[in-house]
Amino acid sequence: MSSQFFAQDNEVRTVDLDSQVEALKKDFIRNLHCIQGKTIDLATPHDYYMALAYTVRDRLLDYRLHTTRRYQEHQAKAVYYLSAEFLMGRQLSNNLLNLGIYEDTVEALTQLGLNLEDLVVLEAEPGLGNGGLGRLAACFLDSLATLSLPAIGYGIRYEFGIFDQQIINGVQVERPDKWLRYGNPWEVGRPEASVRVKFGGYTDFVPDESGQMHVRWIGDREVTGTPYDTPVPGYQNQTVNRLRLWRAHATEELNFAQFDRGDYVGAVSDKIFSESISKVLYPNDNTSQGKQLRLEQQYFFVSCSLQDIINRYRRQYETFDRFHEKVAIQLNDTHPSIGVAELMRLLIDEYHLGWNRAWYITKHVFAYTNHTLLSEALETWPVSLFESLLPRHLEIIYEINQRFLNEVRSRYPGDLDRLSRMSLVQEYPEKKIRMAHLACVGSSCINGVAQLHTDLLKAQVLHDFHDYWPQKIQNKTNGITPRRWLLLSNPQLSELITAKIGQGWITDLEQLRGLEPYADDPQFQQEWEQIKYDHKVALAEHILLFNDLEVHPSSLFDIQVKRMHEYKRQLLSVLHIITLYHRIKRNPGLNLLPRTFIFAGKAAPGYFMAKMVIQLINAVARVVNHDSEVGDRLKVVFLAGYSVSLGQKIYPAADLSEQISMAGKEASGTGNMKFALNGAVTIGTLDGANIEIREEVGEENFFLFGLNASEAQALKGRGYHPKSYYRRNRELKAAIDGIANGEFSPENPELFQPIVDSLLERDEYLLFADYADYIHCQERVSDGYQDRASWTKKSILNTARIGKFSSDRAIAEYARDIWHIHPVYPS
Ligand code: T68
Repeated sequence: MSSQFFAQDNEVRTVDLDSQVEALKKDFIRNLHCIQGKTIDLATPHDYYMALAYTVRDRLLDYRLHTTRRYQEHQAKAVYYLSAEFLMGRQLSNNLLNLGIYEDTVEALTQLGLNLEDLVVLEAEPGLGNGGLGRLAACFLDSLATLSLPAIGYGIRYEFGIFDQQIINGVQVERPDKWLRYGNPWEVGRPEASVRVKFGGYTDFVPDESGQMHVRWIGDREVTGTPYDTPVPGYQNQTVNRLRLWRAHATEELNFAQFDRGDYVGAVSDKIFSESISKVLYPNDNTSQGKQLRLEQQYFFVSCSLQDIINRYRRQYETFDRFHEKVAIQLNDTHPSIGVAELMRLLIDEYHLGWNRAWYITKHVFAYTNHTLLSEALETWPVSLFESLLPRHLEIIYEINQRFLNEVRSRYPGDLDRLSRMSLVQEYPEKKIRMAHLACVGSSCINGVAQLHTDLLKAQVLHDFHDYWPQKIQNKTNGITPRRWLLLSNPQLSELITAKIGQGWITDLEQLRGLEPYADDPQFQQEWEQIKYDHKVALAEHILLFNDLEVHPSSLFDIQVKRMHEYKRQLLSVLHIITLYHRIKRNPGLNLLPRTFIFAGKAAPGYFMAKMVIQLINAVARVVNHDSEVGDRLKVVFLAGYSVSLGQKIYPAADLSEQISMAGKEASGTGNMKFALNGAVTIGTLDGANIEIREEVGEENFFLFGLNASEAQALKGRGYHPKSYYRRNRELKAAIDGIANGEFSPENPELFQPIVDSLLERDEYLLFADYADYIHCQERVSDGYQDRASWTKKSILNTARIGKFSSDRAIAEYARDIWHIHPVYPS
């Protein structure tokens, strides 16, 4: 046996596979000794995990060194992906797979009497993100490395990631996520690359050597940012990029002046202020909380990252003339958009460039991705907060605004409304900075994340900007990495696919189309079904273990996993469950296709309605699951602690993917892609990327229901009256009345009144308007599922035609249309 490997001297060498296994064993034992201080007989499973992780990291760092050198030699333009969140998921098996040493590692461990699977689960999950936006950033890093594109991800090394969700008596309880408790073997701290960040204070003028005056910002607090690098390997291509996360700490451990004055507590509290900046991830998705600490986090990581980018550039170039030719910076939503003002500040105040030159550079390097149309998620910061926290940036933003509005004024003379709509400053009811406007004005490109989303940005949220710069807004439909979301999470299906069409699909997902000819093949269908069934068995075991509930793998697994949010309409699925339950109660002999409804997802701790929906799901589950009249026909499960690794278990086990947001609200969705890739059929609305998924997989392989975005808007415009739907639809009325009368909360009949009131009085997300069509559509699903051959064909075709939604495609488009960067392959 032989295989290729990348040696110290940059040469590709062929080595004996057995000796690779030997090398892994040797390095593992050495790391167990030298890092964990254990011999193999004394070590704990955690020691084994750490030793293995270091063994893998050694190899990653070796490639990483070569990759950096390669990028430098080519003087390649790079993209810097700025994101407040990176939801990476567990690293170990992904790294083994991408390095191409998975099998060898299994073998090496087996020879040592160990089992890889036992170690993989010991890794604390780095949950440094809320949901889709953070996971998209992680998929993008995987694709950037796989495409050999020069890139660094920049973010915050939160000490506490997304909270750990427990369900106690049916209610969500949050626990801190102490993911760093036992150390993180994947990161390398780089204290020598630390930078400083100021806050507060005031500005004045000082002359330089030639007597020219410059603005000087005197902060009143300073923190130090220290980078921690995590290697990000491409798929078996000898490229390893990196994720650089900043940790905040006090510049001096104690403030000695204060200490000497005897103010010991004051001296220590400085340290506490500094460290609090990277302490915890804000657990909100699709809302802006408007807390000072959040703005401090944003400015902190953006300033650290820009200083780092400039330092790297200046090691190769003397002037800023080529900065925009070597640097592209992507803003993942508005969270890093203060970067526009910060780059201006650095160029003007620190490097003494003139305004026009600094602005030219800034406009050319930044690009901005919008991830939401929800108005409550659009970030604005009070001017008063800027005055106290970032006084210099406020001056710069005002100057940008004045110059921008002057241009708008000359294009549209007299159009004062337009000026106030487009201004970076909102005047009423409170003076605030509109971060999306800052991002738009300071960027070369703006993009939405699915075609409908981009169209709605152009027509509504960013209409004036689209009018002003008709070329600036582009679509870049989201994608997911096929490595984690098929190869790693579903090795059985991956093997079956590879047996038919070869392994090209792993890096060229459109090749899955090669499966189409097998969609009707009974033998292939049988193998396909068997793999799905085995994953359902595994998920059923998980449910038995964690929820103490028996579910049947032969029932239809109907799954909705995503953040809990009213617009995503988990409640609509609950209404469906209650409707089926009532049908059984009315007609106990009813012949119903057995279904297992599975939910998972976290609610923001302060989001009352979302938490109440979790409680309702669990309340309905308790009643339905224990009603002997229902038997095996309905089971309802809420899985606690949804995470990347739980997702990896869930997607392969799904028959039906619920993508039922109100049309016009979900920017894209990416869970929808993960389900379809693993052969689930979607029931969904014409929202976000669902539309494009349906176009690709074919309308006969997608269960569509509900109003489209313009119908939904029109209905609201006419005046929407949820009560009239409630009165007219018997089953809907019975479901709502059941909730209202305590059918699912007999000990506290009023418990769910807030849900009932919100639906009957407002129904902001049109659940009642879509209810009847949804129920009908679910009947078509049940009928469709009984015809096994036709369902399996749908399942196969969903996988075969989902290639467009690879993050490799998305990243190739960003590279070509927005960043203008090129691959740098190993020679
Ligand atoms: C999601 N947004 C979109 N936001 O909802 C989803 N927000 O449709 C899309 O597929 C995905 O982004 C990727 O484009 C989010 O996940 C957040 O998590 C978030 C976090 C903080 C503040 C606001």
